[in-house]
Amino acid sequence: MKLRILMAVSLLALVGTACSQEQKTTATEEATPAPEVEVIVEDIPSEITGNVLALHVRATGVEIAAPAGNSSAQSAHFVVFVDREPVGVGEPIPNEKGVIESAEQPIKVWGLTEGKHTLKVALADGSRRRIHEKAVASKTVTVTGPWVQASAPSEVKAGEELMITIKSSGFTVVDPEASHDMPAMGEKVGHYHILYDGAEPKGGQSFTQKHSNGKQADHQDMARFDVAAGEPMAQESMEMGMTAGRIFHTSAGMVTLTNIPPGEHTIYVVVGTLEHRAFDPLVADKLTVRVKPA
Ligand SMILES: [Cu+2]
Repeated sequence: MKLRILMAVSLLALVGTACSQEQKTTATEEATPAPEVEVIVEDIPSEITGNVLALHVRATGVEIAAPAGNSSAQSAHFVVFVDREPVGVGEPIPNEKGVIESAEQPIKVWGLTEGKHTLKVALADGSRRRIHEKAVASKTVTVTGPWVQASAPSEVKAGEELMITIKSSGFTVVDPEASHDMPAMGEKVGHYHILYDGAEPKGGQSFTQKHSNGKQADHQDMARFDVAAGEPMAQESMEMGMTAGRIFHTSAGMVTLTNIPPGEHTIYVVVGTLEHRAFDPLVADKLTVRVKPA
């Protein structure tokens, strides 16, 4: 009998301890407010040469994940608004130039023109709508160039041509064919390299494609254009098979790509020297194009 009472007492004591611990935990949770969601952009140089900026961004109070279609505010990804105000909270993120969505680090800002730029970093949810109104960080940078900027429609139908317009400044654009007879001129002259579904370019990288026997590829592998010096650049058409990793060398300010298969495609436009080496620091722009089935 005595033992039973003792056991009952100790059980009660145990229950009592468990209860008080539970209460304590609840009290602590109530006392701590929900973590504040904040976006922090690491310091960047006030001035950059070339025209590609790498932003190192982190967030507190929210998990960073690639957009997966859900609208939970528990996870988010970054949205960089270049020289424009962020859209309002709840509004969809526009698929436009000057708007970069990323869950990866660093976030590359491509195709900046010469001059001062303001970058505002906000958060969006998995359904690609802006969330957390107060979580915005802003930085400014001055681009000294050289620079290149490419523009193209963000969406075309399969079978339609994709016209890319290229503008640049800070170097002389020279035809890749003509450049064979020219002395080395470093980064004072160059031409455009169009990277179709290739890897992200790096400053100083070579765009010379080599054959499997180790010999350097000749210009049959390069797009040919006849653009007379001083003439405005005419639209050129490239009737070539679009295979991933293909590189086109051109001095044309307007380039038409044809026969792009349906799906999402990444096109980099990179300025390189006469020797087909990317300017370093990088002078490049990035395009994302969606080709819808016809
Ligand atoms: Cu080249």
